[in-house]
Amino acid sequence: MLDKVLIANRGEIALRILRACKELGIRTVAVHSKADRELMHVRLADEAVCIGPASSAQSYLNIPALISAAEVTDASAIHPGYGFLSENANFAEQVERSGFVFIGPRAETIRLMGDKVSAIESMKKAGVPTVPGSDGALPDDDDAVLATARRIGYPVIIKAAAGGGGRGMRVVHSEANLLSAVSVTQSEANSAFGDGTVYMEKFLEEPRHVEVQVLADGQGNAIHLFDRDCSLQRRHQKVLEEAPAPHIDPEARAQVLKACTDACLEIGYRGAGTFEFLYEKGQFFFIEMNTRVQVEHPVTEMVTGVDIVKQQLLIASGQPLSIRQQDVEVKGHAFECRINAEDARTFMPSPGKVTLYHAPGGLGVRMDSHLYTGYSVPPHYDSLIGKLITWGADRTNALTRMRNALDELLVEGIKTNIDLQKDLVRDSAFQQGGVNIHYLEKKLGG
Ligand code: MV4
Repeated sequence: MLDKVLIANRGEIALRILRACKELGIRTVAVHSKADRELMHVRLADEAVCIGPASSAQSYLNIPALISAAEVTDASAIHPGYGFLSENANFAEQVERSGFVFIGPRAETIRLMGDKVSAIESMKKAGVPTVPGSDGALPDDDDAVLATARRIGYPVIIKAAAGGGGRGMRVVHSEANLLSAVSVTQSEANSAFGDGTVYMEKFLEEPRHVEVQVLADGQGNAIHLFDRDCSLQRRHQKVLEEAPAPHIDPEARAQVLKACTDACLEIGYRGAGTFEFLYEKGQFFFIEMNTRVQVEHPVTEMVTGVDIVKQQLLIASGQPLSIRQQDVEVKGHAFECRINAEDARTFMPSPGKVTLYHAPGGLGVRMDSHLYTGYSVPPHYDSLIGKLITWGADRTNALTRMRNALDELLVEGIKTNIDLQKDLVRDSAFQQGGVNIHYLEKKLGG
């Protein structure tokens, strides 16, 4: 087992990782910026190291500072959490070259999935269904680009290979706009990512965002933990997630879950990962793979009973997966409401001092949050201050528990999105289940 883990993150996920370490008897090192001395996990960790000033670039993204902190505390491994350096292949490589275990996939896998063109290519090869599109990167040949779009049929979407998560994309509705859209997307990708490679896909107009959670040990064992629906989003920020995804064709689901575990074995995947799909008219289309633990992992934990972060630690310690696929079942339903410190109208971050925090409780209620009364939310980072997760025997029960839990939750002194969440869990289309990725923005817009 790993002896000591350095947690290269902050906020609720740092606390989540700390809890998993404590459960396994692993010692913990918290690293924090100067603005984060008051974080809850810093107080609870065995050791704490200040790694730099408030700005993320000089602290949580500062690779030499993180590796030095691991050296001085004699940590054996580094957990990157989500965001920050979690999907940075160079960081994973430097961590391993410095003699520490990177809690995640091999650097090579992160690089393969970070390039969306190579990710799609390897998934196609492994039998995962992908969106009809260009076979790889678009060539520097106008006639070939025009022909590709004609074959796929309009509308099409141009995406940057180095993008992902909604960055560097452009929808094209007709041939007249195609070539200029390609060249603008290329130059934007060049300035934003230093790589102007782009590819083309059929643009799906009303898909849902359904993702598959996997665990693999890199030793020939891989399992899936079923699916989540993350369609409720605003500007590529997820707002409310659930597991399992409601109203999915059972045959399509069985096929895609099998394809994901097969793909893990094919690429020698190690650790926790997520296959992102668009789901439309009963079909799954792979778009990207995330090689980290995700914000919404708790909904999967609640319906499967599998502790995903604990599994990450066990895998990183070199243990073969002890869970067999036939032992994993979905029981009941779970929702997660992301609680953000933000203005209800403008969605701008709203940092400040929390004058009262009261977490909800009761059967099937889980609050993953680093908040406490008197804590000041710093202005320098993401506005996520907690995640309220409920479980119920069925979707209706889990949603009832969420409505009640939101009514119990008190966060005073700062602006939050709690009222938006209260409204969403009472929305009739959402209660029916299966709304598409545009639903929330349309609801907010009108
Ligand atoms: C798409 C799409 C429609 N068709 N690809 C946005 C984030 C990135 N992960 C991929 N995205 C999309 N790719 C094709 N071929 C629509 C989106 C999209 C989206 C996807 C998932 C969740 C929210 C979204 C919001 C807008 C657009």
